[in-house]
Amino acid sequence: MKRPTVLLPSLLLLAACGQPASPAAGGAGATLTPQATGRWVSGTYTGGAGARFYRLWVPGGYDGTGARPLMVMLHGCGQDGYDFAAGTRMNAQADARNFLVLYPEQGTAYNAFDCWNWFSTANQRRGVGEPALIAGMIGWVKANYRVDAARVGVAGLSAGAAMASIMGCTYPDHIRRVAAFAGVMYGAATTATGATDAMRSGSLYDPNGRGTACHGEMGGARRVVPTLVFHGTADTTVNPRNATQIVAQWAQTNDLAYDGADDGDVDATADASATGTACRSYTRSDYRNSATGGVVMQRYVIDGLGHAWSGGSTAGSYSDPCGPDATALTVGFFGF
Ligand SMILES: [Ca+2]
Ligand SMILES: [Ca+2]
Repeated sequence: MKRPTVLLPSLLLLAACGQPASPAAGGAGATLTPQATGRWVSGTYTGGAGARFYRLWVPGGYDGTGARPLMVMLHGCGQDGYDFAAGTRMNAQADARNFLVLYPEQGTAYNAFDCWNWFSTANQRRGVGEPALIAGMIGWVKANYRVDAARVGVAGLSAGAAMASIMGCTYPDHIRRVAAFAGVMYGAATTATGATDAMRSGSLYDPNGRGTACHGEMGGARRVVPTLVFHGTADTTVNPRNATQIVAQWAQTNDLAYDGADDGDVDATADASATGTACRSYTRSDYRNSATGGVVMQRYVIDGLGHAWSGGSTAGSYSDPCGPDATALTVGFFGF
């Protein structure tokens, strides 16, 4: 069945596509995580920038005695938190490693296709719009659960990946790691038409300029934000060229954020590459800070993967079981 694009819709086929058979976790026949030990907490968060529904996965091992990492998962168009959890199996990782998972939900009241409105300049700045709302939601979790503030990361798919980079640029004080799957760089578009163009051909904006703009948006909260990038070579919804732009944008941002100087200690030339096979063949590239040696960006190019989460579950939409396990790799990259 043809599904709408996750980044920005071109079709109207979103109704109930890929919904799990049962949203209940841990119950008989639950499709999310058969061995789930955690529980869902859900509700509506309301802050200065508006209100959105959220779902929070509290792992079975959480008892409030120690601060735990927080994974923020931003779904693509036509998805919701349950669907995204099912397709990524992130909650199973959360139960195994004892971290919280927050799934902010967009909702059709704010975008007819449930897409985060990443292509609007009103949502590319700190303190306003959807970034402020998501940041407020993270703050709510921090206020109500014991969260290790140094281990908060945001991962997104497609439109959620676009928003993940925006969160890294606008709230690096909250967000310490970014993972972008089948997405676009910060500020890849400033209009809906531009979004379609970026998806089809790559952004017309210069990634270096966008990297500088991202760093500017960080303001006094500036810091290096390690970023993981995934893209399939057979993604016909979001041109894989966008992944190259994401790496280049974050290279420039992190070059500036590291020492304030645009001197190339972080750049978009891979320092090491390796190939492997995990159902699909892939190439992994590491981008290191030449001053510290630390990996600042890591990129996976996955052969033959379409517009989907790699190594996921068909219990959710836009997920391909074949390919390296993007969920486990994200958890590892984030250090959870
Ligand atoms: Ca530098
Ligand atoms: Ca530079």
